[in-house]
Amino acid sequence: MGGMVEDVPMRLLVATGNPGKAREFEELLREVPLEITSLDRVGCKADAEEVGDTFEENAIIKARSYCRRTGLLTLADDSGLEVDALGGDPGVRSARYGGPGYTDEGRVELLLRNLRDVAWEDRTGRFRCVIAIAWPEGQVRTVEGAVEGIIQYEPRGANGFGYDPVFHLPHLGKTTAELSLKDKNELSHRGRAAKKAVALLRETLAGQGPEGPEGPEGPEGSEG
Ligand code: ITT
Repeated sequence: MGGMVEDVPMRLLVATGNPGKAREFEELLREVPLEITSLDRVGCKADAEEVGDTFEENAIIKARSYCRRTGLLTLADDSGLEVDALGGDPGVRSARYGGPGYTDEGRVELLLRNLRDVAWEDRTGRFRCVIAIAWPEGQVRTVEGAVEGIIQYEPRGANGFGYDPVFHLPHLGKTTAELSLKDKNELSHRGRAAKKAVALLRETLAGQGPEGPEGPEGPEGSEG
């Protein structure tokens, strides 16, 4: 034991229990020169407790927890839908909206019920995503992305997951569930955050560790 294992590519654990996210990350992280692995493959349960009040806190909790348990460089995403007419709900509780026992479809129905008296122009909201990357040496960095939209009256489209069938993109006249995986990745909250994560990983792999000196623009830990 001991010493560097030079010929084994470094692994990146994409730590999510959500198959929809996993599919998107598989495509989004394609260019990263790391071997991508999953919680399933390393035999780790997706059971980190998301006790934070913000996407950033929860992303860090997840990345740190799975990094500690596996010893691997770990990427985790905390994301959700903020609806202005609901004061930002479901927000960090998007996956748990309505309590346990609901499916994605059930949560969408509940959301539409809670918005039934809200006019089109007031149905604004956004998907947000914070990605945290945790290094086994202890460093953590975060990046984020968002996309603005309108919550439709009725679900439409069969792609994606979660609230995609009711998330209407005004400039396309489509929901994110009507986009191909590739097209959604081009403009989604997760796609935008992932682009920054890829740049960060490339930088650190090129030798500038995550704790290296900040650039002239100052700290970049969690820019929007
Ligand atoms: P992991 O924590 O294991 O990654 P999760 O589904 O519990 O899986 P989150 O706590 O981050 O993940 O909750 C994200 C929820 O927000 C997700 O379950 C959807 O309901 C919603 N959401 C996030 N991104 C979305 C997207 O791209 N399209 C539709 N809904 C999305």
